[in-house]
Amino acid sequence: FDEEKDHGLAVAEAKPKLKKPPMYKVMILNDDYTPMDFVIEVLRKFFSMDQEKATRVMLQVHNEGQGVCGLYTPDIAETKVVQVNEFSRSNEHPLLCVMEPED
Ligand code: TYC
Repeated sequence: FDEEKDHGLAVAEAKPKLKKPPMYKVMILNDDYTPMDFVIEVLRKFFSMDQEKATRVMLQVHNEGQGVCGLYTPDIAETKVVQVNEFSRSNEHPLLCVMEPED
């Protein structure tokens, strides 16, 4: 009976479970009041975009309502969200930055 129990799978299929951390999309949302130049400044300052990329992302958000600034680990994503929202509020703009789990 013992030989029928061993399917030879346990050792061969025991792969190490090194899970990649879950990633989050950090996004900005459109609004009617934040100046375009300020959004571009935010994208350059917090997401290391050059002028051209920042302009493209800003216009995409302006036209489509929201857009992805980058993909980050949970801790970094949370930090970006807090930094952007504090910076926007301290400059008296309603720009909103949020995070959501990667698909
Ligand atoms: N809609 C704003 C305007 O017309 C510009 C804007 C773009 C605001 C992107 C927020 O995330 C944003 N001034």
